[in-house]
Amino acid sequence: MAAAFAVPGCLGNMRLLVGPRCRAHYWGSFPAGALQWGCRRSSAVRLSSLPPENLLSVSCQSLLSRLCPGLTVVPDFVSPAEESVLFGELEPVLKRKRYEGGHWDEAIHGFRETERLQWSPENSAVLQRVREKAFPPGEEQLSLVHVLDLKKEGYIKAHVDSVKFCGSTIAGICLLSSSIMRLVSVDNSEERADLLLPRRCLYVLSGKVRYNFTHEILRDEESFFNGAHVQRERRISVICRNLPAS
Ligand SMILES: O=C(O)CCC(=O)C(=O)O
Repeated sequence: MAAAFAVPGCLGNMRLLVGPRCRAHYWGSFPAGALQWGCRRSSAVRLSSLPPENLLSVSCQSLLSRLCPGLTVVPDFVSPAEESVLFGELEPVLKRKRYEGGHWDEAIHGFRETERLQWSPENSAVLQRVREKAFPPGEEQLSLVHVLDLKKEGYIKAHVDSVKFCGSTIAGICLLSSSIMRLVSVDNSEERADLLLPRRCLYVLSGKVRYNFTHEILRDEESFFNGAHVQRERRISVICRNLPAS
């Protein structure tokens, strides 16, 4: 299994949209090594050639220490065979639903979702690995696993998950497609980080990253990492969360 890297990060199920996304906010350029927002499409990112620390691109270097240690990405957390078994269990359930245009709070577009309690033994083993990696032993977790299916055109707007329904950590496996998760400080929209989530990775957002940064999944047209287009396909995320502290 690939090694995890810990960096800066966010989370959850019930969503609180912090503010409307404004494309204009994302245009401009940043110092070398940082993100180039809104740049033109160039060659696709070759994910296999990227070391894990290259999965994060920040608008200012000081963000790195603020995001750490709340952000973890484990590339290749699930194997292609495991991805296929997860998909095999989820697809019949998802297929019965229609993609919806907007969520009740309009945070998500082009999605269908389900929550699942019972899993096949193989998939339960994968989820157990997620739980062991993301949560300290004994931490109270939501037993329902959230499954979110974004169609190719689908995307998730910037939001912070409701503290009423979700605890300090979100752990998600990304299936079928790579994507860009953007994290933006709730106090200063100039502080932004783009996280490249390779297909089959696990990401974990916890603590300050979950509370102090919005998170979003970019649509295909905006899905650039350091100037290279990261093609967004249909994407399924399988997300475990802990309970809010009572
Ligand atoms: O699909 C993902 O990985 C993130 C989902 C998300 O932002 C949410 O459910 O609040």
